[in-house]
Amino acid sequence: MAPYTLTYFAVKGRCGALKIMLADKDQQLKENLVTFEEWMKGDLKSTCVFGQLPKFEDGDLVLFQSNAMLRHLGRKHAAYGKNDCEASLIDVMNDGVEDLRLKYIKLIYQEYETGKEAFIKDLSNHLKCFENVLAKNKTGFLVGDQISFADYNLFDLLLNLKVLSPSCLDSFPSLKSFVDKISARPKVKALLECENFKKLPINGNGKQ
Ligand code: GTS
Repeated sequence: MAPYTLTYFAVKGRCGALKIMLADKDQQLKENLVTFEEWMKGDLKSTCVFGQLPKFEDGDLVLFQSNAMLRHLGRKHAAYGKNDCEASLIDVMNDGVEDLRLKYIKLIYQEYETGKEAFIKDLSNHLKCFENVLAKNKTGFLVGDQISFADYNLFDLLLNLKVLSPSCLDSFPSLKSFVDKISARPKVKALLECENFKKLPINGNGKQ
């Protein structure tokens, strides 16, 4: 079967979680890297539903919006809960991750110099929410007893946040163990150690 195809810039950006999930689920991904110069020509942009990348192809199905991609892959690869209630709770968690990711992206692209200190100070308030969920669930996952796309998404964001603020998980034992356990999954570990993945910058403007 043809592998999935991802068209995106040469950054981890909004596709780190997707790549981690596909690696963990032993799925092949073909990548089309788009340079800034190519993007600025506008031809590709004009074909994108919302004028933005990433673009994901699964056979004839073309998807935009990174969270829709995660959901699609979650459905296909047993990472969207065991029933409708778990799926809805996973949605709640993923929306929570998206809220924090948007704050992070705003910091990185709009106010890195002026807002970093305040962001890091406020970060504990956000991390505490995920800490509480993990501590209560006790399975090592956000919802139920199997990994979901929201876990991969949170994991990816936490890796980025640790680069921004290396001590940010120090007072959150459940989050720390969550990151350690997912990092130790053999296929995730292999991806994180792979040069092609490691060399990708987190963000498009060099800030992290
Ligand atoms: N909500 C979208 C998603 O989740 O996929 C946001 C996508 C987005 O912001 N794409 C940016 C883009 O295409 C690139 S990145 O921020 O994901 O790195 N920017 C170029 C443009 O012309 O808007």
